[in-house]
Amino acid sequence: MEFSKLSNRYITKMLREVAAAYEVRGEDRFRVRAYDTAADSVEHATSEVKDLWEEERLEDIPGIGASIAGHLDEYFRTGKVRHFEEAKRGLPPGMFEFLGLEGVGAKTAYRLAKELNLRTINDLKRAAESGRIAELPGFKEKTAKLILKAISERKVGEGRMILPIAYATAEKLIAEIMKVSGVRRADPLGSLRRMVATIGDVDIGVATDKPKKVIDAFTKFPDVARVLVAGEVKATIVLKTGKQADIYAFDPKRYGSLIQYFTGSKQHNIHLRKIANQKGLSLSEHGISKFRKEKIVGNPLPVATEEEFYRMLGMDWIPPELREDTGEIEAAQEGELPELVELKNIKGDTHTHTTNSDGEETPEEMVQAAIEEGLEYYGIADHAPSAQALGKKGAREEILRQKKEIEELRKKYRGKIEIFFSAEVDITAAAEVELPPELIALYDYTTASIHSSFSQSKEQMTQRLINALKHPYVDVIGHPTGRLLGKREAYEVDWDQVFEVAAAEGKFLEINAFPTRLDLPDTLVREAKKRGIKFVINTDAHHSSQLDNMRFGVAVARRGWCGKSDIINALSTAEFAKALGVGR
Ligand code: DGT
Ligand code: CA
Ligand code: CA
Ligand code: ZN
Repeated sequence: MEFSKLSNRYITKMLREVAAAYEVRGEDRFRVRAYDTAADSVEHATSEVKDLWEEERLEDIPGIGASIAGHLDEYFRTGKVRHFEEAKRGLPPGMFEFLGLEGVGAKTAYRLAKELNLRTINDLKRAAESGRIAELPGFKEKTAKLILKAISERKVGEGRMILPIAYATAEKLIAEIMKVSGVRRADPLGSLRRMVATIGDVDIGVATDKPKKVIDAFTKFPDVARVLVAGEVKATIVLKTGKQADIYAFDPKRYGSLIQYFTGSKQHNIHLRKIANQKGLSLSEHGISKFRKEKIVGNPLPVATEEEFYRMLGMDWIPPELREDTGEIEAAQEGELPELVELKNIKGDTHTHTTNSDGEETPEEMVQAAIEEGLEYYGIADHAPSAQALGKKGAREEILRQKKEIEELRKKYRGKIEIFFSAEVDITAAAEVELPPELIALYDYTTASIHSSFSQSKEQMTQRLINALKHPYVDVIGHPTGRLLGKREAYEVDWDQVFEVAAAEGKFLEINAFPTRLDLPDTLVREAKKRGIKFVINTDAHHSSQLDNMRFGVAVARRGWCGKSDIINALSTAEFAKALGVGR
């Protein structure tokens, strides 16, 4: 799951688990109900419970009495609750995974986990498919079918959107909005404008002389399933995809303060508000007001651009990707914001696939698409043939065949694009790089990635990455955390150790721009950058249409505070080749 351990969603889940544990243990039903009610009210609360705790107002939340408030206090102070752990002790952990599924109550979840020894949703799915669930006393074939349905719906409907999907949704809505008369401009706001890897809801700001007209048109767009709220200048709708979108339509004179406010993040805005208050100013989406003796004086002064807005607070304009209150405000006050890498700085895409492994198009088709993208160089990096499957001799022959094919393309397209012959090699469960060194040496450069045995211990995973980094012919670690957004969590790694070795060995980490990866994640990019590690941003394209995803990888680098000089595929062809020791 993606959400933070301090979020309302996480706390909701925690309270539901206690309710389920009590129910399975046959506890008094009022106790069960108390926890379910508390979970409901946290789930629908409009404020963060963590914020209320800080203000000592936990008991203001309806449905949270003294006893649960006490437990939550312990949670926020210490990160755990002894009483909750006791309630869950001895119960199979798998049951708590199944609780969110439609139609699966506490007792069913318990029986599935216990009697079939299931731990994960995937286990559950396999058991349903293989008929093992239908064989349980009291369960039928129909139960298994309903469980499968619940699993598939949960994947689609629940949770956050991945960035490129949300982006495409917003672009489509914006194209419609631009057709409404009187609209000057429209922009994605919120987490979308900050380019966060996953998006809760789409936010769009519109500059217009006729806000109400935009709101009316918006609520009637073909993709709209339901209108939740529609006012004079704001609306919230549910799209046919089940995802929500918010729109804010303001007079162009106030557009700067509007987009600043709704770009967030919330933490960034809270910090700005503190600074404003110290200057006797008050901030809102309508503009900047004077603030005297705790009272707002007069109407808010309209602010047309964000540049003006930040200037009035005594700081430089801050790129949206940095607005997370992690030091960007201090840097803007000192005039020390970094100059961030931009898409136009990227000269090559150096980890892509073709029909030589699991790609969908031939090397030549991919090269032609890369030329159309305007790239100066291009790395074909198919999964290396397996020496285990083909034998060392067979693998060598296949590598040489591919090398010759790429060599010919290189000649054919000389002057249009430079082509590198590269490979993605597996880091095995035994912490070895799969291909023998003399075969890896046939490639121009090599990316090593983990594609199997993700649930090894933290020590083992760390060792796998370290061994790969120390391998003389490995240049880059591909998609380093292995996360698949919405599907699989990152494996556990001691990043301090890995970064230390990467820095010492002068090796590179990939920022993989594939939509469900965005891996290395932005926060780790920033940590690695602090150690002087450099990155390569790759699309990992398996089809020419995926070469466009580069911009999302660039967004990750920007959120990690990277400049052009941190990214090796912003180098010229010759410099890039030199950095990777090509031809050495
Ligand atoms: P998301 O949708 O979960 O991916 O994240 P955001 O950041 O897009 O959050 P969202 O859609 O709830 O609100 C958009 C922005 O509007 C948010 O980043 C900051 C601003 N905002 C919304 N409500 C409040 C609020 O009550 N207080 C403050 N300070 N800012 C707010
Ligand atoms: Ca949002
Ligand atoms: Ca929103
Ligand atoms: Zn891979």
